[in-house]
Amino acid sequence: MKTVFATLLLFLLRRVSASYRSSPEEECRRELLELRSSIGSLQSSLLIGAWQLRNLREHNHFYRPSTEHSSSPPNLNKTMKSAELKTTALPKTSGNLIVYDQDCSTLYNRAQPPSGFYRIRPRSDMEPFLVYCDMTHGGGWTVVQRRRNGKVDFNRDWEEYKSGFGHFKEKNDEFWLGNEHIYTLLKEGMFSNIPPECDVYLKYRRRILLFAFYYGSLEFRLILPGENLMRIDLMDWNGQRTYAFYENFRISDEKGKYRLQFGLYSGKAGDALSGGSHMKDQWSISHNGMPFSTRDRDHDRYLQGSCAKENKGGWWYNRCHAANLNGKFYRNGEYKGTHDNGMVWLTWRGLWNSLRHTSMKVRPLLFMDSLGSGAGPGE
Ligand SMILES: [Ca+2]
Repeated sequence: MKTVFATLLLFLLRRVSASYRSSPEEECRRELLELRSSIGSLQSSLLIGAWQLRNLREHNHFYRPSTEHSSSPPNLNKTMKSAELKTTALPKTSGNLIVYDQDCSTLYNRAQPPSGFYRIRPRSDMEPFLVYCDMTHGGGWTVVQRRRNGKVDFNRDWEEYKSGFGHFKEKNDEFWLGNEHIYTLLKEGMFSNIPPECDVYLKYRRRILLFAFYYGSLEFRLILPGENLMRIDLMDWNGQRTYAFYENFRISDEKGKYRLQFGLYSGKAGDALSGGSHMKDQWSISHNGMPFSTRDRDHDRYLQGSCAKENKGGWWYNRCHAANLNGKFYRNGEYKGTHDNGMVWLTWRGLWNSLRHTSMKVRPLLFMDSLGSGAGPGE
């Protein structure tokens, strides 16, 4: 009898406890709350880590202004000068990794200098080269293409597109950074903004970082170390501006004909690189997956002719294009002709309205500017 009573009691207790077990929704909500709180603390730790590292780099390794007190704000002109002196004084094989920055984002982290031309070295075993660092729109952008005034001819051969051309001196100089440089820059993976020395980063690297200040707002998404963000800025002849973002912009090496690949689009200019919104057109004009073509190397899908010859530039032509930013510079927006060879972006001003300014610039996807204020899309 006692056994029966005990069994009954146990059964009743189980039923009661089962009724108090939280529902899946509640569990989910609780987990979400926990996740949010851990992301919050992770975020703070990361900010602190980045700040500590920057401080360490500026005051312990690189800048040692003898007269300045370490807690006083760094004098930019002075520190930049001392950085220059130190850079040129050191032999190239010194092994000092802080001699040159890997890209403009590391330069921005280190010194926050104004926009301008700086030397970078994406890989320690290669010669440094000059790039334009755009420190607007949150800073840290390495510019790979720039059109401003039509002074530089972009109708060039494979070798020139490979090594780069244009002027690298004045504020409004036009250039193509060069496919080899672009390949190296993007291949190395851009995650310099997340300091590898940072404990928090090491701790969470295996799990993949789960948060980011993403286009100016805090959104949750997966970001793999090394991912980059390409920003394309456009301005027409009325001074109207727009922009497009592409995640994970990559090109293959020369053997692979500098084939283009990119991920998600966002922005206001429309996704011309993917060929616009019509499925039918995308097949023939999307640039994703296309090899690079120049007037002397035809790798496009236009069998009857050469897109590069017709469109006056080197580009990832398909059959032929929905974006032609290396095309011909027309002085007044709208133009007529046999071929739509202007500097065009189909999804914004169409194929017969050539743009006045263009630039293509890249930085790590996970980038904290000004200690985490977040880079908004700008105007
Ligand atoms: Ca062809």
